[in-house]
Amino acid sequence: MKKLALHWKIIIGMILGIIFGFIMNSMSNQQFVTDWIAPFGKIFINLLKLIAVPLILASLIKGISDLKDISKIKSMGLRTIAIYVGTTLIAIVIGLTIVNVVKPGAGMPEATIEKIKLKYENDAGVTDKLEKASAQQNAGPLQALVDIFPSNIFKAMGEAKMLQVICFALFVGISLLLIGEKKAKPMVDIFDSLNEVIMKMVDLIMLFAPYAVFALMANVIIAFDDTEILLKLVQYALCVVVGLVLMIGFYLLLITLVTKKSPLWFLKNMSPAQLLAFSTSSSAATLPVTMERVEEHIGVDKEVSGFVLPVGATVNMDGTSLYQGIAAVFIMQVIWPEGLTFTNQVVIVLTALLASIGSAAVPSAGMVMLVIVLESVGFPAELLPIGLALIFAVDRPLDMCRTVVNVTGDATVSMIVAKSLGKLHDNPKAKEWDDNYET
Ligand code: DAS
Repeated sequence: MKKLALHWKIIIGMILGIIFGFIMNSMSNQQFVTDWIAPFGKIFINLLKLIAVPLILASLIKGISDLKDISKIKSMGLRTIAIYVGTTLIAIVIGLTIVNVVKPGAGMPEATIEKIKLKYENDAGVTDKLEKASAQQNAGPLQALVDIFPSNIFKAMGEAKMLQVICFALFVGISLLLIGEKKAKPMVDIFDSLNEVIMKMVDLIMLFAPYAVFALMANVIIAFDDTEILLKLVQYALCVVVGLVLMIGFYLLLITLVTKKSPLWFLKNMSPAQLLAFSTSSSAATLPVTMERVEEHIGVDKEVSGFVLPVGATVNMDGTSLYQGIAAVFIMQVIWPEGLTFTNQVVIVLTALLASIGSAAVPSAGMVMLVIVLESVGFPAELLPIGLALIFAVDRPLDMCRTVVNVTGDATVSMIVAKSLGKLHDNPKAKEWDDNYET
C-alpha cells in the first residue's frame, strides 16, 4: 500500500467505501455510518476548506506581484474570462443537444410522476433549494456585481466568499505592484512563504485522503434508498453523464491541440484532484489540491494558476451548466412540454451560463441555480417543487460527476492560458512531490 501512487490509494478508498456503504444498507445499519464513519469525511472537507481561502489570498497576491507588469494582468484576465465563457457555452450546447435528441422526459408515466411527487416534493432538500433560489431572485439585477466587493475582508474570509476574497487579493496584488519592488518585498515574501506553507499543508491533509474518501463514499451510498425511482431516472442521468464525458473529451482535445501535451499524462496527473472533486462534490474544497496538481505536476506557473484556478472554481462551472441545460429541458419534457420552444432553449443557454457563474462551488449549488434557469423561461412557479423533486433522487451522484468536470475545466483553461503566456513549464518537481506523499 505504501508504494502505491496517491490516486490508486484514493480509488481503493472509494471502492471500499462504496462496498461498505452497500453492506451497511443491506444490514439496515445506516446510522452507524452516519454516527461513526461520515464525520471523518466531514473533517477532511473542513480541513481542505480551511486552507482554501488563505491559499487563494497567498497565491493570488504572490502571483499578481510576480507579474511585475500591470498590463499582463489585463491580458491574462481577458484570456481567462474569454476561454471560460467559451467552454461554458460549448458545455450548455452539448447538454441541450443530447437532451433534445434523447428526450429522456418524454412519456414518463403519470404514476411515476405521482410517486416522485409524493416522495420528494416536500423533502427538505427540495424546499431548501427553492428558498435559496428565491433569496437570489429577490436581489436586484446588479446585486451579483455588488456582492463581489467586500466591505470586510475578515467577514468575507470567514464566510468563504470566494469572489470577495479574489477581489481583495487582486486589489492588494495590484497595489503591491504599484508601490515598487523594494517597498513591496517584505509583504511579498510573507505571502510567498504562506503559499509554500499552505502547499505543504495540502500534502499533509492528502495523507488522509484515502481514508476520508472511504467515509465520504460510504455516506453517499447509504443515502440511496429508492432504487425503483432511481431506475426511472436512469435515462436522464445517462444524458448528463454522457454529456460530461463528452466535455472531458473536449478538454483533452484542447490540451492536445493547444499545449501539445499527452491527454493521458494530463488525466494521470489531475486524477487525485478529480477523485476528490467526485468524493466531495465541492470545487471549493478541492481547490487546494487542484492548485497543487496544476502547479507541481502539470507545470503551470504560479502567476497563472494563482489567478485562473480560484476564479475558475468560482465562476467556471462547465459541468454544472451542461447539467442545468439537460435538467431544465428534462423537467419541461415531463411536466411543461408546451414551454419547449426554440426561443426558450436559447434563453436557457444564456441563463445557464449566468447561473453557472453565480453557482457557489459547494455541493448541490447547481440545483439551486437551476430554479433561476427554469424561471427565466416562464416555468410555472407552482410546478417548481415537482420539477426539482423529479431530479432530486439522482442529484447527488450527478453533482459528484459535474464537479469533476468543473475542476477539470479549470485545470484545462489554466494550461491553455499558461501556454499562451509562455508560462507552461516542463516540471521537474513532480518526482519530489510524489516523494513527499510517500513519506
Ligand atoms: N458541486 C458544485 C461544485 O462544487 C457543482 C454543482 O453543484 O453543480 O462545483
